[in-house]
Amino acid sequence: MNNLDGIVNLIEANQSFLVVSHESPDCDALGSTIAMALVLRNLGKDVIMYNRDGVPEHLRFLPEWSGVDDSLDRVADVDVVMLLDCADISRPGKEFESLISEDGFTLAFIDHHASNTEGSEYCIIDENASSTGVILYRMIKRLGISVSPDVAECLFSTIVGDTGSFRYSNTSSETFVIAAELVDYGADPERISRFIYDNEPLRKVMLRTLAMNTLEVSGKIAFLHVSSEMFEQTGTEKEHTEGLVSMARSIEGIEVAVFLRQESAMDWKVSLRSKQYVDVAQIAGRYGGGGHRRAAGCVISAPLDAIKRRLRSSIEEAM
Ligand SMILES: [Mn+2]
Repeated sequence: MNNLDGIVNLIEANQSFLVVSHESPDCDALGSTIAMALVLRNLGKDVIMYNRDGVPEHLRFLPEWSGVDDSLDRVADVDVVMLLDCADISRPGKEFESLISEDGFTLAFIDHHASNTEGSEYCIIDENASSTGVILYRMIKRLGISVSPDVAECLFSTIVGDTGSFRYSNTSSETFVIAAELVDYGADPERISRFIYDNEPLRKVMLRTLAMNTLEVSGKIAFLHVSSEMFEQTGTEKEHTEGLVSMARSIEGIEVAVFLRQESAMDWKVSLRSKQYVDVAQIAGRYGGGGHRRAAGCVISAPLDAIKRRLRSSIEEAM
């Protein structure tokens, strides 16, 4: 469903907005959230930005990041709720889900997940968009407003994040065209890359060392995990596991990388990445998760070895 004009009309006709994205936010989630909020404020609207997990340390280079709330306490009367980079209403977390179940909020979705099947009248879902930020950029153009340097910085970051710096299969000529325009509007690629790639806390690097010691290669599949104990040992949190799954995928001959992060005694958050041909969204879907063809995730409750065995057979079947 693609209703750019519908969303533009919705924005023009309403005054107060809640802008949210998925938990464990990445560059696209928060870059989109902040860019959307800045655009709406520029149009004279009242906006609350929300993310259940707040802004992780490594994303605190985004303009206006400190304006993102990690609670919904300030939300009273909101006309429109905008869900960005979310395939469904559960992605922003339980607190959000219970809030919107109470009231008759108008929901709008802007997203690029193929698994998004939201039937809301106000949806722009384009699985070919490199990032949700790219769709926002098209929306800003349709609104006919100018792109501020802060908005450009946020949107450029969404592209760098979701395409792995223009390396993944979701990189198209449009990606480069929009990126170039964003640089003209004031985005600074060197600054953004420095914060994304050359700014790692030492404890994150120590966690990576422990995680790399868990590497298991089985044919074209690579497994890595981080246990609760490793988090304790290094004083790290789940945000510090970002990038680990890509390291597993980067190994020569690997088609699918699996990263498992312990959430509680039995719950493991599974991140799946494929290199060329395996549709990992479909595999994640079998376990109640979802995502993109080359990047997807799910949560599985079982002992670690059992999860690995099950995933290995699901992936081999998909190959
Ligand atoms: Mn995204």
